Amino acid sequence: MPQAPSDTPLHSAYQLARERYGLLGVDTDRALDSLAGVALSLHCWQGDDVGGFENTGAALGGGLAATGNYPGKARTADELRADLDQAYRLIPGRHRLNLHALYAETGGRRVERNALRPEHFAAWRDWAKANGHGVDFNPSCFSHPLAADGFTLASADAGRRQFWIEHCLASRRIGAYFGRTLGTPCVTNLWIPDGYKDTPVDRAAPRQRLRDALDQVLAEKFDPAHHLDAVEPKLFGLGSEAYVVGSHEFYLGYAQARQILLCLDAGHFHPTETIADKISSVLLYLPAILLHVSRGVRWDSDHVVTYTDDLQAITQEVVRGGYLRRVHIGLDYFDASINRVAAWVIGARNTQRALLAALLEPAEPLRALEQAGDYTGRLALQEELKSLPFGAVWDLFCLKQGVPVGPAWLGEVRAYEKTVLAQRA
Ligand code: RNT
Ligand code: ZN
Repeated sequence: MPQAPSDTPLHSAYQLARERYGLLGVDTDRALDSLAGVALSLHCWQGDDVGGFENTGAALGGGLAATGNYPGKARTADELRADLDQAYRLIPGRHRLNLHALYAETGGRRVERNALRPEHFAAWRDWAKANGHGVDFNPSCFSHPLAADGFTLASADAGRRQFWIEHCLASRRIGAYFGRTLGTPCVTNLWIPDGYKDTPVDRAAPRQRLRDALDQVLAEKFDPAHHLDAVEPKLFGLGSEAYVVGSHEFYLGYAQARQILLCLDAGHFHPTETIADKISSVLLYLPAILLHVSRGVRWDSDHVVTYTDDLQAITQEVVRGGYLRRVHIGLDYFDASINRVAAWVIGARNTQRALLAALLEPAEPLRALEQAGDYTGRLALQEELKSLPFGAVWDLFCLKQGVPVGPAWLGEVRAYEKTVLAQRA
């Protein structure tokens, strides 16, 4: 990339911001270095509305819903990779890919999910290797005839349960392959839709079955340098409004007992409940966690991540606690009503913006006020911080990382839409 001159208005604005933050003891250069070290895991499924490439004609299942019909969605793995390349070009820093088992490339042959193997992901691996992306992975326990009754690992049918156990185990092996061959641990995250639309009589038996199935899935051990396991709870889903087997308490207990990662999805709790407050608690008992940064609107609607108070509260907790190394940050939303590449870019840039805001907090003065019991001063400073020249620091980050500053990225997405997406009629 061409060397940017260092005397532009953006640089002058940054210098002023740097001095202003300096007065509060905040080192903006250091914040930029820290931010550059944070890799987000970009979710492949935003690119094609959680469709995948099995071509079975199965509708999106498991209570997941991608609404909208914006033209140009990726139809093949090559198209999806091209769209991802375009998104990564507009997101500052180097980032990971979060891949679902649905996105296997089987060369047109039907391969059952319990028979998936690393070779079906070799093209993804080669692409990730060539572009410096770490990869995270997910078994796909939905959009499948054997999940059509709403149950997978917790199914009362032993045959179905076995099928999904095998799929999850196959997925962990694929995750370990990514981690081993890319030299950065893969987080394989397990989410299942299992639950009831209406009030169950027996809430216990499905949970016992799930616990036992998970133990079988996890029986094979992998080097944590290559592979980490996460489990993702949910309060309710479309079609599982009354009862979800894998609830928060279920997986919190399970993750703690087995010392694996818990995945906190911002859309998976009561509408006013935020995951920000959970981070410092669960990290007392777990080695690490995974975040699914999302935005619920009234229900777990998986809207594109915007720069909300909720998002800021999450990144503040991660930064204030010094948890950046123990918190794996993934995005999880799917919006089919807007340009899908733009959706990735908006959510990722917002998450980074919120991380930067947290990294620019004057931690010492804020803590000192709190420890002194000066809650007036704490509130006053917290509010004053909101109008500090944060944007100038963000702009310089984009400039230094060689990505468009401000809304200029949108022009590139529009050009890509015209030359590439619009041709996919
Ligand atoms: C579903 C979970 C899960 C999925 C993806 C596709 O409610 O949030 O993470 O969104 O695995
Ligand atoms: Zn999720």
